[in-house]
Amino acid sequence: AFRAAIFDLDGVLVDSARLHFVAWKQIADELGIVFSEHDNEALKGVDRMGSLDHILALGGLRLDVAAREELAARKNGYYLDALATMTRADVLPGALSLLSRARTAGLLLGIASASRNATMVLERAGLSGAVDFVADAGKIARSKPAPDIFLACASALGASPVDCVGFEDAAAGVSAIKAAGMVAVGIGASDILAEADLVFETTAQVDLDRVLRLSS
Ligand code: B16
Ligand code: MG
Repeated sequence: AFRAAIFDLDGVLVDSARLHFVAWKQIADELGIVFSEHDNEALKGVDRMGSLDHILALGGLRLDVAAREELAARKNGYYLDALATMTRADVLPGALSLLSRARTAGLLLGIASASRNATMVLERAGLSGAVDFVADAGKIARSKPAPDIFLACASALGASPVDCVGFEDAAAGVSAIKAAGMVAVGIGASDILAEADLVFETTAQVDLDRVLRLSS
């Protein structure tokens, strides 16, 4: 049986993509770069600097490290302002019940989010008490699709990777779970998340019994 379930945050448990979009849109406007909600799709699961580089590339802008760091910090300021408006209503449908069913099934619960603000997002969403461990993205050297953050979570929970199941909405996240040697559950479109062992369209549709049967 599985010992632990490790969850991505944005797109799996909480709808924070909307707030990231508003903050990046403000930066793009300030730079005179056209940036749409459609463009924002490519940033899901991508870390902060990687997201900025993507937007700069859209505008054909080349900036040095210091200028990029200033923009990333400015975006985070806007994001933190927006985060103040987040409430339990931003928890994705089915997320709370998935966490409580997993806990009832005896699993330890971890969070492996690329967001350096994960702890605050969980607090705003009222989910802090629902999980056992939150990985600190700021202490992880290689971001997804590298397995590092999922491995750090498993190790903190005292679970061997083969005894873990990971949940992700981003293709790079599913790759990270598989690279960690874990069972991967994708949340979203099965063509995009083809590497996952099992895919559900939404968090609300996750059939935990089917997931638990994938344990080796
Ligand atoms: P921050 P996840 C990711 O969260 C978001 O999907 C992505 O859009 C964001 O850029 C990234 O976190 C970093 O966030 O700027 O707060 O460190 O899907 O990995 O939970
Ligand atoms: Mg995600």
